[in-house]
Amino acid sequence: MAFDLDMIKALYDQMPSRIAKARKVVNKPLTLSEKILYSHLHADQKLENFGRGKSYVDFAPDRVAMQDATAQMALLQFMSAGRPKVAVPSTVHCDHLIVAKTGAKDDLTVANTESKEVFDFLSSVSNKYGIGFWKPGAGIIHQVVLENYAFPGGMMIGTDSHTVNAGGLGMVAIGVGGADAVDVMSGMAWELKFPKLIGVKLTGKLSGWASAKDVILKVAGILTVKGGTGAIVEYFGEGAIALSCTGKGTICNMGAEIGATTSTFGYDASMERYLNSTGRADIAKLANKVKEHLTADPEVYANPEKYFDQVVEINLSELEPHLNGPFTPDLATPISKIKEEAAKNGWPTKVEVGLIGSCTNSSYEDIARAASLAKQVADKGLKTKAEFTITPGSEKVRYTIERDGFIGTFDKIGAKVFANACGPCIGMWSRVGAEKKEKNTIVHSFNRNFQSRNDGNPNTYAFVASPELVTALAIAGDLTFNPTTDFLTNERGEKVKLDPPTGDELPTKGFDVKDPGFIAPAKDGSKVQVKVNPASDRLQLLDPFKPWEGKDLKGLRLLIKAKGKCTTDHISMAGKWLKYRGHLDNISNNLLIGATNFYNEKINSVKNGLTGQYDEVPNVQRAYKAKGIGSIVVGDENYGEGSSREHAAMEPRHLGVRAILVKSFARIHETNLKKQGMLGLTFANKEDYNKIKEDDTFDIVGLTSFSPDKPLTLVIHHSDGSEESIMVNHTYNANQIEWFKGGSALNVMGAKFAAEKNKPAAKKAAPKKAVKKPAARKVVARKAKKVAPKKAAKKVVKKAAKKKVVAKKVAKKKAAKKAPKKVAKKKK
Ligand code: MIC
Ligand code: SF4
Repeated sequence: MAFDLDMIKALYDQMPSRIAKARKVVNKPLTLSEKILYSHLHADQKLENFGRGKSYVDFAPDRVAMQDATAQMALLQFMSAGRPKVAVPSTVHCDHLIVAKTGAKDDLTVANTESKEVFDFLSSVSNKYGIGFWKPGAGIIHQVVLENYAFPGGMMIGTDSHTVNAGGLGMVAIGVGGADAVDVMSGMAWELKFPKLIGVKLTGKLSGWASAKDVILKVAGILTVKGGTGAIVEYFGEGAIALSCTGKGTICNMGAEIGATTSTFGYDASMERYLNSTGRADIAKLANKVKEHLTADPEVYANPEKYFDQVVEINLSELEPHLNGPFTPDLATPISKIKEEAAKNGWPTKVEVGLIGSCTNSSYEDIARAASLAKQVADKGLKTKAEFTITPGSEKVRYTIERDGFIGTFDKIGAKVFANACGPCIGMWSRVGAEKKEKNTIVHSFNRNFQSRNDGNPNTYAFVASPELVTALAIAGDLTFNPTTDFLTNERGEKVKLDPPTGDELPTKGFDVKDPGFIAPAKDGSKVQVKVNPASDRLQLLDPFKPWEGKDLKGLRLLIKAKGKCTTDHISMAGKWLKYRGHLDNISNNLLIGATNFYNEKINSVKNGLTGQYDEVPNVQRAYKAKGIGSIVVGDENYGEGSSREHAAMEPRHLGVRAILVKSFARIHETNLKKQGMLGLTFANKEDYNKIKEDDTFDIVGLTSFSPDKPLTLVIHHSDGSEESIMVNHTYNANQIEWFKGGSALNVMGAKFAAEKNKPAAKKAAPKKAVKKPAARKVVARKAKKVAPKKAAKKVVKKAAKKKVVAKKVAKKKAAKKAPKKVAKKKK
């Protein structure tokens, strides 16, 4: 039986009337995306015709999913919020912390030992607060969500950018930072700028070598890595209906690579088949009853230009297999052009490793089609030239493909089957020889191929393709092999051609699994102890960030002016650093170590403005912090592209960076900065990026009257004594400005909960005392008690000082409101 069926039923019961009301207000036929958004408005949100790309709207998502690498920070924050239990169904999935080395069994044993402390922490927090726990080896979050929790017409958020995968089952599923998850798990509204809508009409039908992956590789080529920013991509048309549900998932998954808020498809027979096959016929039955509400109104798909902000059309019958890369997922090359592009660009053409699987492409269908090619190796007397690896998306898929003989087939071509986890996709790949940093090529069916991402080697050219094409290229060992036209020479010297891949969409014998790896939480978790060792280098309870000091920021240094692509992988690397995701101070030692310094074109080498010496980025920032000097980070377009990891926002905040000033932001990262009380600013005139010099110092002016839609001013003091002022924009609304003033969204939330909790007592007690127990500080106090005596003494003093600040901050609204007025008066 499906999880949370009552919740789904309650939503479906209300959907028709909610949609009818929305249609009346919007006054035109509705897209699927609008139907889902409007039927998930938070109870306190007034229904109106929201401006796409303009209005901030409060939503009430149905559920939350978190993966281990981001859940640590999310749950540390949730603990600080002081709620007894999560307000909506939530799950944790252990998938990012397993290093792929020798094979599933051994790798899992190693991970369970090395990361025991973190897994124990996550399982005990889950148990305490009513969160479903998927243990290491159970599978990758998005595949497990698709198999168990996603449902048509639902809305969810997840602390991973590829949460969008659930769009394959007709959801609006959105990747967020941990602080956003805390809002929803705490029962608060979740705010999102009402997205723009991009319609993608799919005509024709896939055949031969083309697959669902090629649809999104093509879309990425058209829209680029920032083309979907702030938009939901809604797929429709006969081509969409003909795709399998998991194929739809692949397309939605990689929508993260075009910056889209999410992607989705209308409910259809493929989804019904998938629900039935994954043991959720009960959901399919319910969905069938509200079918017309789980897709757009017919007028929309008949005349998409009238209802979407942008429409893209792709004819699947003409779609070629694509290879995207290297170093960016939107550099799309159709297979017929790869020879000439590789020669032109000097890409190494020998394929060293082919890797299939990941959350993006590890469905039964993907594996079956790839296996149909692997089978031809023996049948046609071939020998596989490259290494080959598989990371199944879930234990359910792994168990079933083993039962159906596919693992055996892959074994015969020398494949290594890694654990059901992220593995090489996120740099958790102990690749032999990577440390030599040799120029080489790999092909994979994952979604991201940023420099250094898979094996830590900046000279690995990673190309993204469908699992079928990856398998063919691994067999050929040649990036320029076009299986649709080219021949291979077999062991007997004969010329042979690979037959196009084939495979069942779903297992004819049904899915099976022995131990899916799920652990349900305790009914009453109040007695459960959460395990955090104060001496740990992996976990650290959080101290609240300091609130804004109430005045403009003066004398800031330049930490780095980053050149070109600066993704979250550049800001807060993964791979070996994943280890510290629960320890803010330790992980801060990777701050921006992947970014290129504009002035010397070097990675992790910036000038310390105090000494004139070049040093590693975290060292320089710690030197500024030690002297109480703030700094700014300057960046290029689409800064913070990629992951949802809020560490990329928390690290600079923790180390004393005051503002991130860029040409443009990726959506999740911009929100993460705001949530953590950081200033995220954009150049009003992008050319002003060129005005920033290495030895400049800066003032950010206008903060005392910080308000929505009102730009701030950056005063640049050049080292020759000259000075210039430039305008910098922001997208903060009134609520988000409060986060900045309060030090973080969490501080503001904690104060609110504390005030609520103390309301009845407030009459009796003096107001100051009434607000003296923000939940955030309870955790801090507990932590102080646990540390070694000497340290503890010091810490308690520190904390006491901090408490004063927090206490002041709790009355933040008054203070924050008064401060600007005072200054404003003075100015006059
Ligand atoms: C990724 O694919 O980059 C990750 C690793 O899954 C991230 C999450 C993280 O950094 O922990 C994501 O996509 O959000
Ligand atoms: Fe894991 Fe890779 Fe998927 Fe991210 S994209 S969730 S790292 S498999």
